[in-house]
Amino acid sequence: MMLTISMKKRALFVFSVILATLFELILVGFVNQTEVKAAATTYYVATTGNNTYPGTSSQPFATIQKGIDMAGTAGPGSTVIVRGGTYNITSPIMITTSGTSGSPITLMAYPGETPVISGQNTYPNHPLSLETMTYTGIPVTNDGVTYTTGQQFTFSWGALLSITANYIEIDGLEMKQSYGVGIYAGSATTPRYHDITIKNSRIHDNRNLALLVENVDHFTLDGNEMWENANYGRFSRLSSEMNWPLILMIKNSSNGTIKNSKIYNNWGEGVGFWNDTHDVVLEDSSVYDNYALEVYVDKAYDITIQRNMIYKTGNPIYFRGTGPSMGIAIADEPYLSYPAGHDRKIINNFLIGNSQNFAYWNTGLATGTSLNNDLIAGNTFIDATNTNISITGGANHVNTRIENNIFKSSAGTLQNVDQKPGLVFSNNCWSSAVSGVASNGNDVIGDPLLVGGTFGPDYFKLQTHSPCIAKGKNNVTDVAEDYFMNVRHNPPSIGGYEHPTVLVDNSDSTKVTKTGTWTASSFSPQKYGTDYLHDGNAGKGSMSVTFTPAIVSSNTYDVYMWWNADTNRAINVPVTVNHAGGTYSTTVNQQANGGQWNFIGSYTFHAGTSGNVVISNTSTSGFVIADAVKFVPH
Ligand SMILES: [Ca+2]
Repeated sequence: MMLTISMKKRALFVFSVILATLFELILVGFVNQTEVKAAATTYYVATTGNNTYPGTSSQPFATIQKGIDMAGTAGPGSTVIVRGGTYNITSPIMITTSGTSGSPITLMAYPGETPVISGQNTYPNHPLSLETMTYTGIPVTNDGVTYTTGQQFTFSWGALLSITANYIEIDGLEMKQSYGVGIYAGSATTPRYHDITIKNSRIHDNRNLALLVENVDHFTLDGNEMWENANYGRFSRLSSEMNWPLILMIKNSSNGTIKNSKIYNNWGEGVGFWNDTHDVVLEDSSVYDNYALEVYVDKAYDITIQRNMIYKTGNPIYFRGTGPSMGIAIADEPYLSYPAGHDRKIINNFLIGNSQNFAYWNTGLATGTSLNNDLIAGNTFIDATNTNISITGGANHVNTRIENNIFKSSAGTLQNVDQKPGLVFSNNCWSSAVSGVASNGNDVIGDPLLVGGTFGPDYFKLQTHSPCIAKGKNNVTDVAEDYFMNVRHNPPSIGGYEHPTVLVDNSDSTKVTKTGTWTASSFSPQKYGTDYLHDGNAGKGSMSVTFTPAIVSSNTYDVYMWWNADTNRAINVPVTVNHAGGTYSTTVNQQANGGQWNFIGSYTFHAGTSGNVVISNTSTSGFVIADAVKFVPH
């Protein structure tokens, strides 16, 4: 299947290269004019304007292109402010004049208003930019039109807005009903462009992809929303899968950030990092119900995907064939001579309901590709319909860590991982036991106990009694925070959410100090963690163990102690809580209530390590146990 898809993509790509070159030639006529630079100026555009006006607030221009041309003439720092209303265009709006560092050329919505740029489902349609696909399959009716085998779909590679300039900012536009692309930043040919920002824009109902960034360095895409794009593809999905574009496509570009964005209900691949794209981050965004795939990394490196929600709502309209599409996928497809990708970081994401929440595959078409220095950590992967994590094909992997993730499935397959070297799985939580490369002695097996409820980020939080709390591997240098940007504890919770409970086990030598000779034992089945300390029923009055939590935020905490009980234990073990308000002393009976969290009291602790809990053996008779202490914030 992937061979077929790859070849189709290649055809599209080559065509777009040719096309962009043609556009460059067309552009020459626009930019080859003598211009006298003036001081930076703000121009206004309104549907009630006139291009013979001066472009002031009271006498605005009528077309956005006029405003842009005048801003380009006025020079860096100039701004075009567009009033609300619909601007029907018949040819692309082109930004070809650069700003400078600190003085960009800005095209923005008038505050509180929404300018809508529409191609009316007809433009741009330059004959050189048109492409035709032929439908094959059973008759399909959509929007009142029935399509049968042989029906042709035509779409354009032209864009409503084309940016071939540096230091450009776009803010607050709505782009819809393009016959081709929504916004095209950069081009398929040299020179490269840089410093392009597109924010708060809504791109929807376009026939081709929503936003293409190509050969651009230093870009920011912030707060954009894209839906119902690539809609020529919606007819093809039911049978022949003849083609689809991406929705947000980053190609041959670097040093970019995509954030606070929403990409959903589209007829292609949600977000794609392609062809030597590097040092790009996708964060704090929602990507869901995209027909072909949600997030795809193909021959790209130093890519970070963090704090995103990537999921399916179950809406069958956007199913690919009979089910949902993949979530995050990595595959170096074999066409074009870009090197294989590496150093991809997938951290603190929440995924649910994709066919495969994470998938790496390689059909052997591109030899030598593999997972390579990649990190998949601190994610929560829930209920994939097919396979929760799938890693198949490719060469031997290299130095790739898959750790501190939750993999929970109530149906389908939990994991399908090739038994190859180079993958290190550790401290993952699996809803049922796994074997082979994927398993590790520090795994948690069982229900992670998510909060659940109404779907949203809070759905993925852990209940107070989750077995995933404090069971992760300490990887704070890679994953210092969680989805919500809470600071990670050491050891951290497994999954994308750091539970605020601070847990100190006797095994944590950085937080536990001993006075006297304590013995570690793993004998009791009621132990917490791998072992516990006991005093050997000796040295009475001279021995103690101090548990010191690293408190991240000052708060009131419920303090709990865990011990393992037996008839040879002491019944009056002294416990001292040193908290922000003073000292509390009590005793506990370790012949009872073993193997559970026992409440000691509620106290305030300041951030840092000023508080602690001390267990001593003063005036005791019988063994004293020091196993684990936890602090649960109110
Ligand atoms: Ca313990």
